[in-house]
Parts: sequence; C-alpha cells; structure tokens
Amino acid sequence: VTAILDVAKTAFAKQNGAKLQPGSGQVSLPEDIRGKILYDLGSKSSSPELAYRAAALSVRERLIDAFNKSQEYWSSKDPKFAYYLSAEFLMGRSLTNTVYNLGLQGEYGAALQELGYSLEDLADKEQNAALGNGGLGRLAACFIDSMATLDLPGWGYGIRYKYGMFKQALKDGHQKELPDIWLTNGNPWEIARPEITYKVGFYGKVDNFKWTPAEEVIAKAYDNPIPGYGTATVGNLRLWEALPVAELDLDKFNEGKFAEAVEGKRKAEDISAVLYPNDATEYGKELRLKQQVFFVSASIQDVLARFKTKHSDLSELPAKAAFQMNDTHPTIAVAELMRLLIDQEGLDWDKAWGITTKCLAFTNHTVMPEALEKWPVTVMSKLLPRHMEIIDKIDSIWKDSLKEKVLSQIKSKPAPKKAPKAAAKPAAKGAKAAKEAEEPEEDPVEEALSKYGIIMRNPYNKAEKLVNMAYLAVVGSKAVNGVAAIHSEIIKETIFKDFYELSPDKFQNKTNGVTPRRWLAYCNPQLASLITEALGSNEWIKHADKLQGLKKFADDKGFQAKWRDIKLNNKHRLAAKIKDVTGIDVPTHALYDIQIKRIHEYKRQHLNAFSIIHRYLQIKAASKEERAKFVPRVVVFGGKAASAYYMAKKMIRLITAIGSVVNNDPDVGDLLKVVFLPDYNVSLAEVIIPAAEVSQHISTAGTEASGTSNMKFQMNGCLIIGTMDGANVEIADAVGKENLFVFGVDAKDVTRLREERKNFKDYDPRWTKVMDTLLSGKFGDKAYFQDVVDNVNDMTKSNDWFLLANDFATYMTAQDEIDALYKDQDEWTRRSILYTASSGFFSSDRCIAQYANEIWDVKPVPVPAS
Ligand code: AZC
Repeated sequence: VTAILDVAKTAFAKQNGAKLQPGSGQVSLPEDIRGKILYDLGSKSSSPELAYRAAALSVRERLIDAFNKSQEYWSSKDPKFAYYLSAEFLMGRSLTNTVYNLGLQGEYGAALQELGYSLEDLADKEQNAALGNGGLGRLAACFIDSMATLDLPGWGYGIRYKYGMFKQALKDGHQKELPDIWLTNGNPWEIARPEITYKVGFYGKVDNFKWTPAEEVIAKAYDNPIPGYGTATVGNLRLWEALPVAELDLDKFNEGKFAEAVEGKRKAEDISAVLYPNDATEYGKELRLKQQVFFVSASIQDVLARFKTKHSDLSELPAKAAFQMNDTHPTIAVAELMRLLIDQEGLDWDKAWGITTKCLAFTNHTVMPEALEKWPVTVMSKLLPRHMEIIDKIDSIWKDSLKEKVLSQIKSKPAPKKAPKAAAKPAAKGAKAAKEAEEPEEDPVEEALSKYGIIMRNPYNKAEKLVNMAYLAVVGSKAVNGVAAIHSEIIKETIFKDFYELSPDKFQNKTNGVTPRRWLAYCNPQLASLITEALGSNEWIKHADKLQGLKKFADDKGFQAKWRDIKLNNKHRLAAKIKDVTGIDVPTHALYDIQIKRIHEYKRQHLNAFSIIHRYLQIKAASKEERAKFVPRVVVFGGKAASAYYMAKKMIRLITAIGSVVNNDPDVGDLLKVVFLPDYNVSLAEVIIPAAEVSQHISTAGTEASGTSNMKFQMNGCLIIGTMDGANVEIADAVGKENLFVFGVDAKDVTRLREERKNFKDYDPRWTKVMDTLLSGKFGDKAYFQDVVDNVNDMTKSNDWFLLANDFATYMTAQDEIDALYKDQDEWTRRSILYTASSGFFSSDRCIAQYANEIWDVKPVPVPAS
C-alpha cells in the first residue's frame, strides 16, 4: 500500500509542479520554497517574511512525515505513555529548533542562501509562541523536547491560547501591556484536527449523581509535532481550542438580535482566548477555573478514547497512562478522572479511586502561598457541581481514614486541667484564649483533622470554605515532587508537612533541567563548535554529562583565549540588540551583568537596583585616577511584571529611572550602563544568555523553588552571583561553591530573621545612603519611590519581608569580589569553562529520565529510522 501511495504521490506531484516533495529527489529545495511562496502564500514576489513562512511550510512537511511515522509506530506498539498536563507551554520560536533537531540545517541553509536569505535572518521573522508566563511554562517546553529526544512515548496537553503572554512596552519608563496577537499570519507548526473534538460541560444541576450541565463547549485539538534530537522520534503537544457547540442562536438570529445570537459563541471562545499573566501571584477568577477544567477534561477524554480502542478493562489504565500535573493548574484532573470513570464508564468509587491514584502525579513549583490555588466552594459548586460532589466525598473519605490516628494522638497528649476544649488549640493565650473560650465548642477530632482538609476554611474569612487544590493533588497522586533539592525539602517541612508525615514515600525530588539543544547548541553556535572540536564529537548535545570533558581545558591558555573570543562576539551581538531596541550604546569591553526573570519582590530586582545606585555614587565620588580603576559594567534587566502587581511595576520604573540618570551622566561614561530590555521573551533570552558574564539569581533564600535560567547561564559559561536558594545550591555543588559569588542568609534562618527584623535598626551605611539618595529625588519623583523604600526600610510600615536590608552588606561584598575577579581574566575564564563543564546534570534529559523511571514507569520506544 505504501508503495502504491508513493507512486500515486509522485504522479500527482509531477502534474502539480510546486507540490513536489522536497528531499525525495523530485524537486530541489529552493524550488520547493519558491513554490510555497507562489502557491501556498499566493505571492509572485518574495520578502523575508514570506520566505520565512514558505521555509516553515517546507520544513513542516518533513516534520509531519516523521511525526506520522512516530505516532503510528507508538500506536502499534501500545506502550505506556506519559501525559504532561500543563496550562502553559512557553515554546518560543520553532524554525531553527526544528531544522536543527531534524538535522536539516545544511540543506535548508544552502537552499535559503540560493534564494538570497540566511536561516538566522528568517528565523527572526517568526512570532514567539508565548503560551506561558515564565519558569513553569518554559520548563514544560524543555520537557517535551527531552521526551522526544529520549524516545519516550509521551504527549504534552495544554491550551491553544489565542493571545499569549502580553507584550511589554515601556512608556516613560513604565511598563505598558499590549496584546500578543501571535496567530495573525497563521501558525505553520500546528496541525488542526477538526475531527478530534470533545464536549466539556459547566454549571447546571446534579440529580442523584447525574450531572446535566447548563453550558457546553467543544474542545478542538491542534497537534504541534515535537522533533527529538538525533532520533527519528517526533512527539506531540496537543493544544485545545474552545469552540461553541452551535455557531449561532438561530432563534435570536431570526428575531434580528444579531449580537445576542453570537453571544454564546463569544463566551465559548473566551475560554481559550487569553493566558492569565500571573506568575506566582493571586488567581481566583472563574474563567481561569473554566480554562483548567476545559483542557484537563478534553485531555483525559482523549486519552480514555484512545485507550478504549485497544483495551476494554479500565483497570489496565495505570499500565498505559501516567499523567503529570504541572502545578495546581491541572489538579481538577483528580475529580475529572474520577467523574469520567464513575459517571461515564460505570466503575464503582473504590475501583475508580484505585485507578486515579495510580495514574496521577503532581509537581509543585512554588511555596508562595498566594500561588497555591484555592477555589471558593461557592464558585466550584456553581461551575462544576458534580466535581464538587466528588471532591466532598474524597475529602470526607480521606479524613475518615485519618480519624483513628488523630484520636490516638489526642489520647496520647496529656489532658488539659480545666477547659478541655482548649486541648486542640495551640498557643491560645490571654485575651485571645478568653475569646476563643466563648466560641461554640468544636469536636476535638474534627478540629485536629482540619489541617488535612482538602476543603478548608478561608483563614481570612471563616465563613467561607475553599477547595485547596494542592491538597487535592497530594491526596489524589501517587507521587509529589518539588523542583530542586532544597525546594523538595522545604515543601516537606512547610506547605505539605502534615501530608509528608502521613506518607513520606510519596514525596520525591526532581531537580529541574533545561534542553542543551536550544540553550547551548543552537543559541550559542560558536561555543557549540568549540566544545565539539575540543571533545572530538558533538555527542554532548544528547549526552550533556560529556561536557565534563571540558574540565581538562580549563587551564589551557590557548583554549581560554578562544573561549573569551566567542564570549566577546556574543557580547557584540547583544550590544547591537540593545542599541537596536533601546538606542543605548553599551561598551563591549565592560563586564556584562544580567538579571532576566519575572519581576517579583522575592526575586529582588530592587536589591540589584540598589547596588547600582551605590556603584553610581562611588563613581561620582571618585577622582579621575580612582575612576580609571573601576571595572566597567553593563547591567541588563529583562522581565515582565504581572499587570496587577503594583510593587513589581514600581520596580521596573525604579530600574529605568536609574538608567536614565546613570546612562546620561558624563562623569560615568562607559563605567556603568543600566539597560532595561523591554518585552523579555524566549528569543531575547537566546541572545542575552550567550553574552552574559555574570548573572544574578538573588532571591531571598527559600523563595525561589528552583530557577532554570541559572542553568542556562551556567551552560553558557556565565558566572553566578546568588543566594543559597533553589537550584543555585546544586549548581554550587557541581561547579564548586568557591567558584560562585554566594551571599545572603540561609533559608533556615529566614523565619527567625523576619521576626527579629521588626526591631531591626542595624542598617549598613551604604544602604542608608542609597535610600537617602532615592528619597532625595535624584532619580526623579521621590514621592513615587516612597513606598518602594518604605517597604524595605521602614519597619513600622513593613518588616522587609524579603530581607533586602539584611542581605545588602554581603551582597555588596560579593559584588566587590566580582569586580576583583574580572581583573584576572585567566581565572575568570577558567571558572567560565568549569561552569559549562559541570552543567551536564542540569540537562532536562537527565530530569525527564528521572521522571520516566521514578514516577511514570515509561520506557523509551525508539522509532526506527526509515
Ligand atoms: C516557577 C518557579 O518560580 C521557579 O523557581 C521554577 O524554576 C519554575 O517554576 C520551574 O519549576 N514557578 C512558576 O513559574 N509559576 C508558579 C505558579 O509556580
């Protein structure tokens, strides 16, 4: 059949000149691309934009061939699959990644050259697919790259947002949000699947366990093939678009109520319209819960539908499917899988629960309390009445199972002498105790059980009940993991302490990783060539631990010189970008110091900004001779602030305000430049990271779960200044702590220090000077910066929750160490090489292999190369 199809394809192709298959010898690649411009895009002339789209369409055909083969092969083998459920996939651009992963760079490079273009220039014409906020979304993108590269049967599942992460512009130095209209020119990397649709219901009533939704929408599938590197395997990212069940309300239409006739359509489409631009900050909108259940329900229905084409016994599901829930966003999956198994498949509760808890696993990405989603029971009951019923039952069975344990705990505690009801109330003292004594008596067992409750009281409004989605996930999952060693320990001691004590074996660590393809091989091609030359092979691209082999070159002066040259070339590329975007000239002989990540108080971009003010004051105060000794610095910031995050937006303005003074002060000249690069995104990171010499990962210890840009910088030989937080700790272990610029308090001291700081008076004089300067109006509107200062400096208004004043002195010491070391370029370069050499552990291939072995039990199924 295949042979006949091939003959038919060739015959058809011959009659249709431009439709000839590239790579089959029927037509040359330049002709193929020209044909695409003419026939697919309908243009007789070319432009870089058209050439990009035509090249992408051409690559797409190769990709789809390989994709179909992979999926057919996997389907015939019927292995266990991993499904990565994530509300975010921050993919960035696809052209370069696809061409290189498929090994077609030579062919396409040459073909485009013949047409008068370069692959790099065309790559720049592609829109970024920004369907994610930051770390969590980009991690998901790295993970599916690694799954395909490791031949692991697996798909990503998410939402095809019409508008991705907002575009950031600067207006008078303030952030301005603009919509991300990324689909205007179509998306050549996706395959629409109008035949693959599922219904998802909302609202309505439950009558005797039977749910009749009042509203339904259609989820339509779009497949995004994910090519592995150095393998024939092409995985899949299936994203769902929300569509109305009916395009038009015909009755309304006939009544002439045209706007009302399309109201339902608009409401349905709203579900997949926008990505919520929150990264670890407050949620709580009903539409967001709708988005979550929308993609989770469609994905699970899809998996069950495929499973049922091959199997009839649902108890085999755990042997065929593992679902990884990426943070709390998809954790409604616990209730949805139960609902589908019970209501649609007719299983009894216990059987369904057995299957559910064997299929699901949960990753936590943050300890920020405001990001741990909790939905009001009122919202959940209204939108998802059947799910709420199921969650209620899960909660009560769960708590029942703990009753005996709790009872014995209560009995083993010495009985209080007088007021017996105070027994379960810790630390109630004085007036508070008296007040509590008046409250209605609560059953001590219920009281003790409440800390395990999936349904909990809102601590700020006792009358309100909330569904704690993280607890639902922990109870419904077979494994729970944090994303760096220290973070996985912290969650066991804090947010999941009580759960950890009940089932310690459930808790694991999976230190994050990043793909060495995008984040070294492709974004830093010169360094990649040097590494390949030194190691004698490019195997490191797939086996990143081979980078270890670079260690022996760390002291080699010749190698160091080549290494430095490449960094300098990358700095030139970044300087050109900065000039192009901001108009600022930055010197390339300066030290490039970078902080790129979402803007957050816990990530402390303002600590960095304060140290810049200090540096500026030092330069100003120095004599001409002293100035000559300064190490020139270019400090680059990039990152978006959640649109409703007041303080984060002020932090951006703080940076731009400092920049406009410093960059235009003739006393400073080239000694200091401060740049805020607007609209930080994946492709900008691909230019920034290879050029970085030092990068800042300076969160208050215990707040950054892992960080992943730290790993990308490390891979590109960029030194790190950081706190002992997140994956910094493990990077320090790998590189040698003495090779990082480490400062700040330890996570274990943070709680105590926060308490003590209420009486803190011991300010570093440099700090005080910085605060005074800021309030003097030197950087513009002093009233505007008043609360930025109050927040960290006025213990009567705030207690410097993120400990900036506390860490300032050691931070400045670390900064001095940076300046001193930069003067010794040999030592600096030696360290830089060591960073790259020890970065193998932080490959997402290592991380995904651990998920596959230790959680999913999914084995590689390599697709044969044809
Ligand atoms: C981030 C964490 O803040 C970051 O430390 C981590 O590296 C990353 O996830 C990947 O694990 N979290 C998020 O982006 N968002 C939320 C809601 O946690």
